Amino acid sequence: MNITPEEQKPCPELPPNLGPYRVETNVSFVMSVRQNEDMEFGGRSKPDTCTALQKIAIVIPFRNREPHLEVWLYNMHPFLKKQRADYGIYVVEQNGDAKFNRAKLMNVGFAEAIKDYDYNCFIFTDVDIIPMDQRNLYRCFKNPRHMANSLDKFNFKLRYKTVFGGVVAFSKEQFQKVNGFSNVFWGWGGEDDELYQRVIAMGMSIERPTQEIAKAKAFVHGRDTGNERNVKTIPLIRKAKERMKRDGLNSLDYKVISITKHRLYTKITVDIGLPEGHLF
Ligand code: UD2
Ligand code: MN
Repeated sequence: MNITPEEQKPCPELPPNLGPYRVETNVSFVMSVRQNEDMEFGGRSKPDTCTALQKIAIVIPFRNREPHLEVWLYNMHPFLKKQRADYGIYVVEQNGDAKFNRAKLMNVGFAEAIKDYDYNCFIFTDVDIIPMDQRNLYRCFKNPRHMANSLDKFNFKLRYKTVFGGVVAFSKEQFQKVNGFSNVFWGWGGEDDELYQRVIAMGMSIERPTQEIAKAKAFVHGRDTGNERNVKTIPLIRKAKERMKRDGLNSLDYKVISITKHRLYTKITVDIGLPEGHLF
């Protein structure tokens, strides 16, 4: 493909005409495919009139949440295109029915995405959160950034000061600095607070968009089978600083079962093993 002089210009720091966004929930995969036929397979897109400032991999931990993924994709492709992002979507699916491990799936997404393209920014997001304002830039900043601080299901309130779940953005350097997420959080909860401790332990701080700009829709749902609450999180979080040197990207162990480039996303199905002490 020829590069026109226009394409070589860097995109403006702030994309034009951003504002409140209305989340559409009555949608289907077919509708999304139809509206995104310009995309490269694997859920990749970049602005065609300028060169984006960042290369962004969006990582979604996943198992058995097709209805949420359907809505997420329908809304997020136009959203990201409007922000003139150079991006790719990675849906990392845990194979089997062992306890879910959200954090380890995020690490797998990072490790696999960097094999695909020269990504320098990573957005780690739940499949069930969709921003309601295009000014909430899905990008990386000077500090690791928390972007799920103003969810409709919590009346757009910050739940507690150090909350770091839902959606976070890390530059490649920031994520490597904290050695990624911990791999040892099986089941629901705690892995986000542990990541926060890693950030602080490395002398960084977190930032957030304002409560107004961060407004987002988060689906209300029950606890998934296989993602029962993890009761062993407190000692793990307390020892985050000491464990982070050996538990994370540098100890990540998994087997890719398949990588499929769909029109709207790359699906990576992965065997991430079983919790230590798991009894058959
Ligand atoms: C909160 C956090 C979330 C995470 C979780 C505890 C916010 C806004 N969210 O979300 O980031 O820290 O608590 O682990 O603070 N998933 C599947 N299939 C499953 C289970 C989970 O796909 O069977 C994925 C999916 O992307 C989901 C995410 O994991 O959105 C988090 O799980 P959740 O939605 O059940 O947790 P929730 O809403 O309490
Ligand atoms: Mn959720």
